[in-house]
Amino acid sequence: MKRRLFLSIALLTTLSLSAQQPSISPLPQQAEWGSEAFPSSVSYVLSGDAQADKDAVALLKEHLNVRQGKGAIRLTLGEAGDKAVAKYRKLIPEKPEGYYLKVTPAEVIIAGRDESGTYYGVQTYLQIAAQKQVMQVEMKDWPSVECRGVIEGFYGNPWSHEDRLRQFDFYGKQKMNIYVYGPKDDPYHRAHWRDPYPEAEARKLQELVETAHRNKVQFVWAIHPGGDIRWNLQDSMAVVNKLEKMYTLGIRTFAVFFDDIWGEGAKGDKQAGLLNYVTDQFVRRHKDVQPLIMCPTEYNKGWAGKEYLPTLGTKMYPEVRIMWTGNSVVDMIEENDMQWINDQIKRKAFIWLNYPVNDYCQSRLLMGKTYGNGLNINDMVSGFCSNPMEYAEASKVSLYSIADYTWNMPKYDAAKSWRRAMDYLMPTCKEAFRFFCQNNVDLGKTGHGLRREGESPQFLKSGHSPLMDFTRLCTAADALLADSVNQPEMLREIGPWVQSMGLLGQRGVQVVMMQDALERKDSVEFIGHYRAQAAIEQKIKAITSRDYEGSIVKAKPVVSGDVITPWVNENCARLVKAYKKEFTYALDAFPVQSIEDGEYFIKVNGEYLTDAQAAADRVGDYPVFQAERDVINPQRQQWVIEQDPKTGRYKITNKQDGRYVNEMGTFWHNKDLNPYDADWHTFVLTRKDGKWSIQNAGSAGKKYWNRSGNRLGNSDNEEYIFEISK
Ligand code: LOG
Repeated sequence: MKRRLFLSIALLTTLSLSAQQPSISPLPQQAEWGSEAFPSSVSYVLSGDAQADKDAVALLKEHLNVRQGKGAIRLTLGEAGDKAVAKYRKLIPEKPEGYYLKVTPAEVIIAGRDESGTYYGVQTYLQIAAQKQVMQVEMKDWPSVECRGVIEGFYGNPWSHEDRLRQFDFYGKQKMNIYVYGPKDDPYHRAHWRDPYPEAEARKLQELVETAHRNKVQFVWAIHPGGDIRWNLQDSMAVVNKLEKMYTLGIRTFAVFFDDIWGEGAKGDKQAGLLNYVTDQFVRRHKDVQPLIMCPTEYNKGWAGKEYLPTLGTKMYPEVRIMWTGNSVVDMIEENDMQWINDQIKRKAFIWLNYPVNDYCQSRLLMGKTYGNGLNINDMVSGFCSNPMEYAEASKVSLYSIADYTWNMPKYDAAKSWRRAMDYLMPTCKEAFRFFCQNNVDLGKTGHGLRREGESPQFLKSGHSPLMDFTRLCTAADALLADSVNQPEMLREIGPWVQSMGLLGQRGVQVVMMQDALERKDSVEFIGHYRAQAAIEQKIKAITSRDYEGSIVKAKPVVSGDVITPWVNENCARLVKAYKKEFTYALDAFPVQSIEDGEYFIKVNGEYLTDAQAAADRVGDYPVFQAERDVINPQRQQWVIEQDPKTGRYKITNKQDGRYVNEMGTFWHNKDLNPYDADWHTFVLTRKDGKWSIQNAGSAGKKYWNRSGNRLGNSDNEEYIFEISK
């Protein structure tokens, strides 16, 4: 009683205006904040700690001032069923991993439904206690999704041992409970799946497993045998033998992957047979091994035939979990999609979200907002894992939000979560880091089609001059590079992009100065700025990420690849064109164009390529060769050849009606159906012995134009047959 009194005087009086409701991440399900608070400098005395989850207790002791004696706050913890928290039994949510947390200036109660629950209660409490004032609160909290986490499943440089250790610490804090180990380029996962890990690597894995488990993260080890598996007993046993070896390292959950294979290995009934065999011969023989997880070959709707998935659904034991990436390889997941796949496989799919993985768009970092997944699918999935980038720290921007999303799905707010993620990850350099992330959002065009909106949202917005915006790129880059003292791991990864961002800013400034010089008709200054930007461009091109021995992927960083980089390229090219029209000074500063922009005749064997039908907006019409010079409508035989600023290649349009020729030698100018696209509709022009070759490029392949009858055709061989003249 005396102690209580002392406490209330000492603590309640500290209630001050500075007490702020902390933002807890992931967002709790139910929280009622009170108005009282006590200073975080207090000490604690524990009760229930002998029985409670030992990882939870260890965490508390690591972060709080725990001691015996007077003046300390009593912190009681334990799991449902423990004596210490018996009084609160009814308040603990009836959900796995749930917890009840109560903080008053007199005491702290953390009562978990199970061990993970207590552990997560402690993690939440540590966030509250990290504030200067520890706020009064009563909380009931539990996860929306059963398995929440990460699948290291990308091609490229696997994460390092240290990367992974840091990840597990992060998952523990963010309440993610599963990590699937499946880096495509670990030989013992895929190419040499039958072979055991060498001793040193096995020991490292063991350390990973222990660290993961300490953070309440289930470590799943995946095997990828489909490339060369034979469907016989010997290979089935080889799989089991390998898993037995991995079991001795402490691993208790396993996965078998069949993605990105074809041929024999891709057969659904055989795969189902193997998974059932492994379940019988391995999983069920160990009491402590969880049901298997499998990644199918037809792992997205776009690739799904009629038979494969239903075969898995009916033939494979129902406890085997089946992974799914959505309607396509890279996709966000929604309710209807889940209904479709769950119906096919007769169980709840385990989501493999291919975001923020960037192994198919390596020049870009994906550090934008994580949005687009349905907020009502938590009961339709058996798990939800994100496949991240090979950049482990940079991936945390999105993984933080994945944690938020899977813990409390209905209340997930993508924009707020993104903001909190950035501030959490770079507390010493918030503004600059946010700015950096905003400039590393979109993927550009890829075969997978996913785009991310909102890149560089402030660029040239009202009130911004280009000069201001480019300067901002430079100062943010400088601030981040200087902060590498505080955030060495993050900066080591994003460093090449940060440098690239600073240089982009510098280059932008030069381009703005070119414009200014041109307006003032100062050719000397124009050429000076042109040369300066060209030198900076070379520096940007020389930056390489992951440039170390043994690196599988070396990326060329692109920052704001959809907004600022194209703006700088296009404006630079535009200004050079304008300059060339007006000035003759120092023209040799510019790279030699294979052909100057202008109007030309294009001939083969003296016959004119002609827009004979001249029907604008008619798709499928094509230019033909005519022996005669058209004297009535000469423009039908005149072609505007001009360099495309984005690609540096040439666009060819007819002077009569502006229609462009596509890679098939056909007119495809229909603004709605086929808008002009520099990736498809520009060509490489090369001259030899007075004749030209015209070659497709970009998305359109590499074929050369030739002549086929009286129209254009395509050839695999170089064809120098075109006469191009004014
Ligand atoms: C691979 C994955 C890769 C991802 C993105 C699955 C199931 N498999 O197309 O390893 O990181 O796409 O490139 C995949 O997604 N194949």
